[in-house]
Amino acid sequence: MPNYKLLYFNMRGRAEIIRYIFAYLDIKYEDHRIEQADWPKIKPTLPFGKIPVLEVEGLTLHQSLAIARYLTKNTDLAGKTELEQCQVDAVVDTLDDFMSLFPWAEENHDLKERMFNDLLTRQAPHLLKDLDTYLGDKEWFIGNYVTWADFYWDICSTTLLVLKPDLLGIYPRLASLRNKVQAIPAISAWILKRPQTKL
Ligand code: VC3
Repeated sequence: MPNYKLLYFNMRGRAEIIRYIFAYLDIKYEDHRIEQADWPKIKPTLPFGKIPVLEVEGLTLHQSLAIARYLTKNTDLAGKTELEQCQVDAVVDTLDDFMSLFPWAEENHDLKERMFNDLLTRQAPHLLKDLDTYLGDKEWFIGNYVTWADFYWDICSTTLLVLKPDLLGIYPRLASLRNKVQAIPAISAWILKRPQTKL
């Protein structure tokens, strides 16, 4: 097994999907978390000035979803057939598109609050309605087995629930999918063990 070093802030954020996959696949890695104060020094050393990156075999891999796809390749987490793999990627991209609308680093706090409020109260309900319809009465988003799309739903919804605790009030099936992901022994162990951070 290669030596893996993950570099990110001390947050779940965009690195948590990689940490879930490592946990589920029982792969050892270094979960290196940098201080905000050290970021300006590190940023210029990175290929695209962004984190997370995964250092492996002398390479610095970037883009969390590309890294997740690399780590899940040839495992059922990626989807068992090419068609299911496409559906997994599409649910992941749908969730990521929405999470990427948030102005996480906005310095104008008034503007930031207004944009977050709009996304959470006006835009989120459309996404949730579509996700609930897509899930239907199935056990998992795709196929009848867990994929990293289910992991990403747990991760994204955890952050959305921090920002809006009543988010899933009328969506018990989406809430129940979160519980199923969190009940997977390797994921449950990681959630207990991980540093507790707001985001
Ligand atoms: N943050 N998750 C994100 N998925 C933060 C984007 O700064 O707390 C995300 C796509 C940033 C949290 C990005 C989540």
